[in-house]
Amino acid sequence: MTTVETGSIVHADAARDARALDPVAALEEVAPIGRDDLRGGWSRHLLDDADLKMREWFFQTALRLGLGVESDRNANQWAVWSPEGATGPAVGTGSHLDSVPGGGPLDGPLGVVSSLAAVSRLIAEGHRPTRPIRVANFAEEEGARFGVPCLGSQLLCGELTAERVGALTDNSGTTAREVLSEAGFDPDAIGADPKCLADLAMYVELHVEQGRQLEPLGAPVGLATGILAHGRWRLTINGRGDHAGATELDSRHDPMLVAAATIQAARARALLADPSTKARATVGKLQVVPGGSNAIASEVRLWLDARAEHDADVRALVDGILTDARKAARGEGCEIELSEESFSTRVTFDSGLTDRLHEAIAPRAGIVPRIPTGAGHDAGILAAYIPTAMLFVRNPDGVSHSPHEGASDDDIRAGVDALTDALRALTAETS
Ligand code: HGY
Ligand code: MN
Ligand code: MN
Repeated sequence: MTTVETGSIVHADAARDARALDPVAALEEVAPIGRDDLRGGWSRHLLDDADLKMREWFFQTALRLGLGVESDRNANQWAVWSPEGATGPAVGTGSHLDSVPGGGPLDGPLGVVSSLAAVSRLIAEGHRPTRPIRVANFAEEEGARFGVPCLGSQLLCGELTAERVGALTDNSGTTAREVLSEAGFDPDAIGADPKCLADLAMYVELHVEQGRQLEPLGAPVGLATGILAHGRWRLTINGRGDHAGATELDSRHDPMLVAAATIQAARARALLADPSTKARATVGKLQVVPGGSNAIASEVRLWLDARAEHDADVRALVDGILTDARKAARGEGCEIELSEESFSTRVTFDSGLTDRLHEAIAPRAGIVPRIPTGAGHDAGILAAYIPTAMLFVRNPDGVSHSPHEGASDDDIRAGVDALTDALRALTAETS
């Protein structure tokens, strides 16, 4: 596995491949990495074997295309095109290569592959950029290993500290500090990276659509307006472990009942909210201790994901669910400990940059609808610091965070056309 010293850029040798990268072929190249035979789909989590292989693919592909490549100290990778005449802060693009457990092939990789493909097209056509282009592979966007989403971009922007992140643990109890050290990063050096941020003038992320808004409009690509406010909460519900056959019903303290009530409350409270708030709440992860089929659980850990239009709507939704959970806990004689793992405030993407993208893309793409999204992205973190916009590629079924996520080859190529047109226009200007 190639090691990259953080902060030191590695340059391609003269034998680079002058052909543009085909995004469909590149996705096929990475498809065998991180296949999850148990869950289906792909599991690639921060600095595990699959993620290290994806990072190696990014590194080698960038070099093959003639780009420089470096890792920053927050475990984000950057492929850099900075030919003569390109000055000042870069146009940033890219996405992430990690996945949810048992996720689809495109959430993350499509954006990285499309960015590399678009840059390689600009190189092949002889474009002379006025600014460098930096392609990101952001670390642990899904937060699947350590619970906190957009870990790499949040660290870069100074929204998380080394102390907090270092102490996070994965499902096996290994700390992020240990995982970062093992991979060659200095866990004390992670955190705000103003120089890396100052290297970016703006950021454009391409992503597979999550939801089904483009299909009925007949549009292969769309532009994002904003992201719902969202967050994750962990509830640890403590009861009393006991025998499933020998314990009378009236002397049980069963945390599974409290978990079940909380799951029901998540749906019921979201349905009770004003529909205009687009409230949604989900429990997708549970850990049951000890997890025996003939034992009343002693503890259940439950993760609640809640989203809505505005920050206050999410807070109100979570307050309601917690009220119901605490009531159920009192009734069952259980205790609840609550921890807020993350909160991402509502995002509105930069309308000026979005308009510039529309102008650059529409002549080839045709109708380019502007659509909101309920999914979080590194672009949403960066949006608080630099002008940021997003492009979506049509997802015919709308399914994501599932092995059934997809986009047609034609739409994948239309996405690269659009991103190429956008990057060409953004690097042809001096402002
Ligand atoms: O969870 C999310 O919204 C995202 O896909 N990371
Ligand atoms: Mn995702
Ligand atoms: Mn994603």
